[in-house]
Amino acid sequence: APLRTAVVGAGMMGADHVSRITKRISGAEVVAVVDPDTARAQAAAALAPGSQTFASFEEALAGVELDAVIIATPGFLHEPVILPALEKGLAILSEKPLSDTVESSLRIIEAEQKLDRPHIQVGFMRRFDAGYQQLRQLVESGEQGALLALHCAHRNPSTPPNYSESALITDSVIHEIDIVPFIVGEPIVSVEVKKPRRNSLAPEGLPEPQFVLLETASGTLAIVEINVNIQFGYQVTTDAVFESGVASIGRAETIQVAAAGQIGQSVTPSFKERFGAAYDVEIQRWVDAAHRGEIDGPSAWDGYLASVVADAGVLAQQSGRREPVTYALEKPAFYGGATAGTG
Ligand code: ISE
Repeated sequence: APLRTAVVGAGMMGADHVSRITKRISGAEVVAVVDPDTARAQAAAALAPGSQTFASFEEALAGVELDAVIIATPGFLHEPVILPALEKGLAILSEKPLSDTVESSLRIIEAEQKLDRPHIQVGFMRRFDAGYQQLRQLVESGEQGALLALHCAHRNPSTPPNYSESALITDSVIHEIDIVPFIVGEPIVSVEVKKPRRNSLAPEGLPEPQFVLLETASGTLAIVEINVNIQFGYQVTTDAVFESGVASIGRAETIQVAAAGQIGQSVTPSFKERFGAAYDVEIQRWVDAAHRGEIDGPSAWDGYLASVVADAGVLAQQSGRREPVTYALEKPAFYGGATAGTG
């Protein structure tokens, strides 16, 4: 039987998941859409015929039988949904970040460890992107020698309302914070932030772009340009510098057209298009795994690790110094044990 799924949060990402599950994913159906904004809930529910709308997750739990939940609210609202969902033993896909603070992330992994096995997968979709997977394989193969450095660009056309300086780290660079250890195979050990001249097109008071330096255990350095009001479109690229070669991903998503004296490609307008294929793979694998009683992707442990690095990053924005990252916990056997900090 299909996984009876609730989607909590009917914003851009939540609505996209409702449509994805209904049109492209097999083995799951959306039975509930939860959002306190009734119009938004109804608009998203219209994408999944037969689904019901609810104003809160509690009402959905009381009103309909559920096997699974996708949480696409802002990060600070994840824990109040994750904890009751864990109690019900639901399969959980939490959009990034796992939560908004380290303390909350710790409460979540503690609650999860009372169950027999991990139930939470975190929506770090870049791990399912073909480019990042190929880059990781290239690093593992050692073909071009050791990986020395990564140039990462993370560009958005504009920011949503209420987007703050710390959100540059906790909401946006959180993706590089997860994917850099995935590529390098090592945990991040320090964070430093440099602030160039401010983009006057950014909302007042938002000092960006910023350059975020993520250092891994053996000294690979990732330089992340976070630049989120650059107007022209959505662009996420990585250039990896090896001892005997360079590899680049993220620049050629569309057809190249030569016409009228120019060669051009279009730029994706948002993360929905840039990572559309990755989201499809992510959600299909999550659904398939849920049927087997497993997860198949980044866990709540990975979400916790990212929250520790993000904390150091927010501190580094304020201090201007290189801030060390200290992980208070060893990876529990529950999450597969082994290497600290790489998930
Ligand atoms: C947004 O929440 C995302 O997750 C996007 O991938 C990221 O590019 C954007 O900066 C975030 O605000």
